Amino acid sequence: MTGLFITLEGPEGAGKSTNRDYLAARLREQGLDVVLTREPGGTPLAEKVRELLLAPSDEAMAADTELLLVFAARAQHLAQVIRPALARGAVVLCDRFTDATYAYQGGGRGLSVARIATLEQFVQGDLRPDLTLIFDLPVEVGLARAAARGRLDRFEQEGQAFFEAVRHAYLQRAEREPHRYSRLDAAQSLDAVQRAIDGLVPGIVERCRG
Ligand code: Z5A
Repeated sequence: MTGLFITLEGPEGAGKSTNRDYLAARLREQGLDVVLTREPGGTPLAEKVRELLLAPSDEAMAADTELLLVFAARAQHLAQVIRPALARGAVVLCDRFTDATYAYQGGGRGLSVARIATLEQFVQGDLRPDLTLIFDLPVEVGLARAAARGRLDRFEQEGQAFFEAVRHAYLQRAEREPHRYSRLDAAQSLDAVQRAIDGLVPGIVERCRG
């Protein structure tokens, strides 16, 4: 058995958390050791950084501060959770990872891809996800789902143009590296999305056992 690193990505309200739990249940039925985690966060310290990132504040956060906080949390998460789990052969299912940095800090905030790539290499070395599921849906559908939950966090308070740029950045990355990304139509019913996930399970199990 070898570890497998799977990330779930997409804009707000795309169903990443719901479907991460669903995929975990399907993989556990196959006898796999599955670790569920999320970013920003995943350890007590990284969850504190998440609170800083998400809390609305009167002091505007500089885009570079946001970028560095995201990678600071990631360094902790990798050291405490992701690398140890992969080393023992587990499947790590992570709700967002560095593709979100390219989408939100790159696409949304307009930071350069080169700057993000430098930090990615510094923090992760050669570690990249083995598979990334992109839950794609029109921005307005995702925002409506997020709004239905009530109070909006610092990112959710951004406007339509920000989220269009986020979506565009995700889709561009998926197009450039089709072997790593699997795009799911998250505007479909939850049942339809989960049938699509069922279709991915045999391939994932094979990769873990292969
Ligand atoms: N961020 C960043 O800027 N840079 C980074 O590097 C990283 C993150 C890692 C927190 O992430 C923020 O951090 C995020 C980007 C930034 N921006 N924001 N906000 P997060 O993942 O915690 O935040 P989120 O995207 O807002 O999570 P979410 O809204 O909870 O979305 P989700 O996990 O994709 O959806 P969900 O909770 O599974 O589902 C939302 C609702 O929709 C729920 O009621 C479901 O029952 C419903 N749902 C789900 N699927 C369906 C379908 N198919 N049909 C109908 N209803 C559905």
